[in-house]
Amino acid sequence: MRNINLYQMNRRQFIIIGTATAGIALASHQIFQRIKSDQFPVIKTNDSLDSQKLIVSKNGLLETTLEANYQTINLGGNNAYLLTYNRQIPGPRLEARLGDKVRIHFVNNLSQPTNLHYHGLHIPPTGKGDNVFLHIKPKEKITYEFDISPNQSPGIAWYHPHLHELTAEQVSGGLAGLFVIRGQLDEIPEIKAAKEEFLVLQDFALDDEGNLFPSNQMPLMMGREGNIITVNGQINPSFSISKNGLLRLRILNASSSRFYQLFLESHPFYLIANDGASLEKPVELSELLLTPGERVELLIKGDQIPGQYVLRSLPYNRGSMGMMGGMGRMMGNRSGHFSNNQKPIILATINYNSSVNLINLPTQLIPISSLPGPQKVRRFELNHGMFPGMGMAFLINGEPYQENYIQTQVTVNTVEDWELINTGVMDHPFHVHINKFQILSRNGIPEPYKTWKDTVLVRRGETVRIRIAFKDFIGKTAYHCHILDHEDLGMMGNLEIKSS
Ligand SMILES: [Cu+2]
Repeated sequence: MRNINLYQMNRRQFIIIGTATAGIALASHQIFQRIKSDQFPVIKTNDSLDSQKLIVSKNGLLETTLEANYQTINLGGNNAYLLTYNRQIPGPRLEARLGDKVRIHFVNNLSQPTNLHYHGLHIPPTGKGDNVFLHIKPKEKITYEFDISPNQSPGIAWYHPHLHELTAEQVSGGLAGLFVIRGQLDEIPEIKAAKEEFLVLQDFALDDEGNLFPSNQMPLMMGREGNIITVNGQINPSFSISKNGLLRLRILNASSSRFYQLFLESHPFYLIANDGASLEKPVELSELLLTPGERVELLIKGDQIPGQYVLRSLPYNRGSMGMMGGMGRMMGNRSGHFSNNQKPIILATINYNSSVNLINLPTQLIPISSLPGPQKVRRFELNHGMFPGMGMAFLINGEPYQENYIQTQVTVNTVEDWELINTGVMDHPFHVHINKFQILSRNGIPEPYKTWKDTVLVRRGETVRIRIAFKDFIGKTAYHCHILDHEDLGMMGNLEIKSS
């Protein structure tokens, strides 16, 4: 399996891939059917279990039960059959502080295996930590237990399933929740005075009866997108801002493939944090692209004429697959693909309410120190192509993911530069588990401001250079494309962090 030729795709070859992808899609469809089997009947929402939307640590301990179910949910006045944590879309928001102990009793009531990934948390990748290699079988219960490290950046992390080949299906079915770490940024007086709102963006591909489209009807190569777009499980919810005040929007893209090009009428954004880590000072932006897995924190100034202002996602072209892309779009009219990237989409409405004393923007946030120079430089080429024995696959350095192989081995407490090179025709958001990184440059152009990230968009034709420090924890973890269908179709690697 080591010395293989990658056949770069050309337009003619895209026409042939139908047969190759059919096998993958069929396997996925059979699994989906098992979710719907009557072995686990759909739970009605009015049987509702004590549904806390917010679970906060007490006396240094965050302890809760999380239960994954397949059930009916009211989505914009209609019934939808979705996958939920604790019978909610999204799952409950968890909140902890540095040094807290976390104990999560997880129950799998799905009819397929699953697990939990703590995206953005700096915790051990092994045992009952952020272990994405666990297979938690139907009806099985396990307890996750870890401490929030003093080296954790306070901010927005999140939890979602990460079982290879089922990740896209389970996340796009609804399984996602926020995991917020409180800290220094929350104590800056202007930020403390701002009104805080969390926005979890999710899209669902539903038929007229509210059933999720099965995977075999989704164009997985492009990454599935839904026709119903929700913010906190609601369609076009309203948020309020005080005249003269500040609104702090803390946003997660929990969609499996959809990109959101965020734009708010008449109001610039002031970016204060990325992927759960503060910037050094606010950065003014007229629009902001949020790709799957990414989080941002934005301040909005209430300095316009009081009224209603719409938060939209503007069209963004994340690339297509030539002939196959065209076929996917045509199929989309009849099946579950709704890549409505041509028109702006309404996400939410911001309403003004009574005025407050003027709150200014903070001028300084949290300093970011530079990482020392790298001990090693590696290259990761992102593309897709025909792979012998597999057909069409998504590849890193010419190879699809192999579960029992360590693609990359690094040493704990070292620093490396990774060059992420996208030679394909679609954009890929690249995510590394456990440790965050700094973006050095894109196509050789230095990044305009310092920032910590754990997920970075690598546009088609682009080379992004990141610097990453492997701190504190050893063990096997992963990196992958956060278009979760691409991850499931092979764009992932195992990363072993060895002791020094
Ligand atoms: Cu991708």
